[in-house]
Amino acid sequence: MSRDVASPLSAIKNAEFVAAAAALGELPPPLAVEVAFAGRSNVGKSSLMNCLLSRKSLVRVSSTPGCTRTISFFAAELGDGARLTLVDLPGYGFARRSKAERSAWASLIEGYLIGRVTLRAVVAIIDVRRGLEADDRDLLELLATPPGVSRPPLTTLVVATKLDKLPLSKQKIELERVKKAAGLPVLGFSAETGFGRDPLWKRLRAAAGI
Ligand SMILES: Nc1nc2c(ncn2[C@@H]2O[C@H](COP(=O)(O)OP(=O)(O)OP(=O)(O)O)[C@@H](O)[C@H]2O)c(=O)[nH]1
Ligand SMILES: [Mg+2]
Repeated sequence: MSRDVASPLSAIKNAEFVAAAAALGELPPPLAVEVAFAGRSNVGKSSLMNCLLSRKSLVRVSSTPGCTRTISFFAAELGDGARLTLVDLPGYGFARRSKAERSAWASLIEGYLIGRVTLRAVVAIIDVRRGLEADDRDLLELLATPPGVSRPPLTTLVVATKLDKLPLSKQKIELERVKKAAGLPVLGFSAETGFGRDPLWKRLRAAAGI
C-alpha cells in the first residue's frame, strides 16, 4: 500500500479551525458548504480528517474513546481555490458515559444532520476490522430519512478505515463484507498510509459541488 500522490484537486492550500459547538445553539452560521464525518468512538474520524487536510494534528486525535465531544468545524481551501468546511462529529456508541450524556450527544448529532442547510455529504466511517455494527446501521438509516430543512440531497459516503491493520490478503474480502452489509459502495482508507485519500476527496468534491 503506497501513499497516494496528492493531485491539485486534493492539495490543501490552507486549513484552519473555525468553531466548536457543544449544543445546537452554538453552531456557527451556515455560510459555507459542509461535509461531516461520523462514526463510532475511536473509529478514526479525526485521524481521517487530518489525513484529508494534510495536517498532523489540526483535528485532535486521542487513544481515549469519546475524546471528541463537540461538533468541530474546519475550513479548507484546496489547490484550485475551492473551499469546503469539514465537520468532525462526536463519536457515538461510547458505552462508558451516562445514559443522559449519551442521549444529549445523540440529539446534538441528529439535530445537526437533519437540520443543517449547508450540509451536502456525510462520511460514515467504519472500522474495517469490526464491520458494520448496530450504531452504524442507525446512522445510515438516519441519513436516509428526509431532512427537516430544504436542502439538496445528502450524499452518504461509507468509508472503511484502518485498512493498514489488515493483511493485504484480507483487505478485499473485508471491504466487500462492509459493502454488502451497508448496501452502498465502500471506499477503503488508511489514515496511517494515506491510502484512499485522493478517491475520497474526489467523491467529497462531487458531493459538495465544488
Ligand atoms: N493504524 C491505524 N490507526 C488509526 C487509523 N485511524 C486512526 N487510528 C488510531 O485510532 C485511534 C483513534 O483515532 P481518532 O482519530 O482519535 O478517532 P475518533 O473517531 O476521532 O475518536 P473519538 O473522537 O474519540 O470518537 C488513534 O490512536 C489513532 O492513531 C488508521 O487508519 N490506521
Ligand atoms: Mg475524534
